[in-house]
This record gives sequence, C-alpha cells and structure tokens, in this order.
Amino acid sequence: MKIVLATGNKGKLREFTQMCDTEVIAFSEILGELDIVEDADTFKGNALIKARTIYEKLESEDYIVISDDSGISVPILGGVPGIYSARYAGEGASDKENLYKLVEVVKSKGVNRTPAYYTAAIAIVSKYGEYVVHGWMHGDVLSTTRGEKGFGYDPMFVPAGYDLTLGELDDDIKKSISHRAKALVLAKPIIEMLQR
Ligand code: ITT
Repeated sequence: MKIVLATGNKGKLREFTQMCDTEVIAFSEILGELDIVEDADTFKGNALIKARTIYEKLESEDYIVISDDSGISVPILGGVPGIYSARYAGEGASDKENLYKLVEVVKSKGVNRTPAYYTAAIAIVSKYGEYVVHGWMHGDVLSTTRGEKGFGYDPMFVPAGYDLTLGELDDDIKKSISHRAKALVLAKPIIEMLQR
C-alpha cells in the first residue's frame, strides 16, 4: 500500500520524507491543493480530520494516509498558541509572522527565556481503521530569534540540553529529538503492520 502524507506544510513534508525509510507521496501530487477546515479542539482531533479527509478523497483502499497536527505551547502564556500555532498572527499568517508575534508576546512578559514544548499528533488512516500517536519536545523559547534552519517557531526554540536554537542546530539533531520524530517512532510499527 502506498503512503500518502496529508500535509501542505513544506517543512513537515521535508522532515517526514527524511525520516521515513519508505516512499511517501504528498497528497497534493494526487489531489492538487485542498483547504481542510481544522476545527477540532485537540491536536489529535485535527490530525484525524486531515487524515480522514484525504483518505476519503483518494477513494481507494490502496492508500495509508498519515497526517500531522502540531504546535508549540508556552505555559507562561497559558499554553498558547497550542493548536492555533499555524494561525497565531491571524488566519493565513505566514510562519515568519507567527514566529515574530510569539517573540513579541514573550518579550511583553518581561522574560528573555521561558519553558515551552512542541506537540505532534500523527494520525494514520487506512482500510483497517484509525490510529493516533503523539510525541513531545521540551525546551525554552527565547524573546529573540537565532538561525534560519528548520521552520515555524524553530529559530526561537532551544531544545532541553542544548544551548543553540533549532534555527542554529543541524537538521540531523532535530530529527533525533523532535516531537515529530518521537511520534514517528510510535507510528512506524503501526504502518509496517498495515502494510503486511
Ligand atoms: P498542515 O495542516 O497542512 O499539515 P499546517 O502548517 O497548517 O500544515 P498545523 O495546523 O499542524 O500545520 O500547524 C502547525 C504549526 O505549528 C506550523 O505552522 C508551525 O508554525 C508550528 N510547528 C509545528 N511543528 C513545528 C516544528 O517542528 N518546528 C517549528 N514549528 C512547528
């Protein structure tokens, strides 16, 4: 069975492609661009909405669809942006606009650095049913950005145990510690089982 990724986010696509040993296809290659309304109130709920929508549109039992709903939470801010990470600076906001908004909000709290964590929910939908797994990465967010690597909020995020931001650290390091990588470790045996 072919694996289709239900994401339009280029950063996620790049990371999934690098971390999966088998071939993965972006849904847009088969279905073109699609706007999916993510109106659940959890990462899990939104991941399921995305994977189910793409699975139904593919209209074939030959596919395993994988989605990722993720975001960053800052406890000093009551957990925001959380599930709203992709639209923190408003509907249709770019990654840079969201990043700089969070930098400004952290700065407005009068701190240079405060704990934060990324969450990833990966949903897997196929003819055999639905599964969801999670992964987390803890660290701190800064009231500034450093580096250009990664995507999204990475230039302001310092993973626990490191001094550099994910904007400065090598992609290989992010691949070994990220919320997405940890969720994928749990997703891989499920995907292998479904492909047997
Ligand atoms: P899809 O729904 O098409 O997958 P999206 O960008 O809308 O793409 P989400 O709704 O899951 O995805 O929003 C995730 C946001 O959280 C994303 O836009 C980033 O700003 C942020 N994010 C998630 N994982 C990240 C990571 O590994 N590094 C940096 N930022 C991340």
